[in-house]
Amino acid sequence: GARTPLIAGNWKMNLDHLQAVAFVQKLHWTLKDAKHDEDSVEVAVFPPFTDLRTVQTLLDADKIPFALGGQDLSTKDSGAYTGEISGAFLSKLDCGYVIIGHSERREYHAETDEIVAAKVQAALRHGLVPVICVGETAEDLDKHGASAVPVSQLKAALENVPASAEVVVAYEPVWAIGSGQAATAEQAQDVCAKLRDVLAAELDADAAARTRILYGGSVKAANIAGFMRQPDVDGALVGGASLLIDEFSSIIRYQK
Ligand code: G2H
Repeated sequence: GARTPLIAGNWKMNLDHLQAVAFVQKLHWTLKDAKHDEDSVEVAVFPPFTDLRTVQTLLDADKIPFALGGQDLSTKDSGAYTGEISGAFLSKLDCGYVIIGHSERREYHAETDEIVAAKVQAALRHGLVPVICVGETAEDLDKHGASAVPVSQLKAALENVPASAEVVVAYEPVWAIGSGQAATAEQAQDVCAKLRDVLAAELDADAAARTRILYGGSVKAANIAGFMRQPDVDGALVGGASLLIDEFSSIIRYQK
């Protein structure tokens, strides 16, 4: 069946809970003014943990049709893990999604493929859809080509995931993140097609057909349409540009 495109805004460590409310309201009104068709594309925002409660309350009160997600979660469910956030807490705040294994967590928090796989299991235990991030560094690209590292990262993350599970995959070449230098649409398509083959092999053909694969890395209004024209790119994980109202609303409205 057709995959509903997903445009996801990863705020990273930006916007406090007061700024978050103003931002989400303004984005919603900007899309309304532009007569954006809410059913044509799913929008999700990934604020810092401390914003989730206020954003949840706002989405609910104003009937704003954005999905909500956390940027990370603990491998554990509860207990003596100072500073950690359980998937159970995210579920209770109406989060549908959680980003797992973003390259910034792999790099600055030493998240290994094993930790990523454990976090995917934690997300599924709590009814969250994991947004599994994979991608090669510039050095990986030089040594092994574009797809080898993302393919092996995805295989590891899917260990023990049942074929019936809902997951989202985000292909984010590390060299394209926050650099202003996005991959070309063709490069993105090439790797996303190989990631879809991994879904087929590790899960099954139906999972490969229904699972959304996003591209991330310097996505902006000027390049989104090219990515979305690719058969295996089903959306985008947007960082910097997701913090700019007009830019992000143009990305969401990429067909126009
Ligand atoms: C990649 C992306 C969002 P940006 O990290 O996850 O960030 O769009 O700023 O490159």
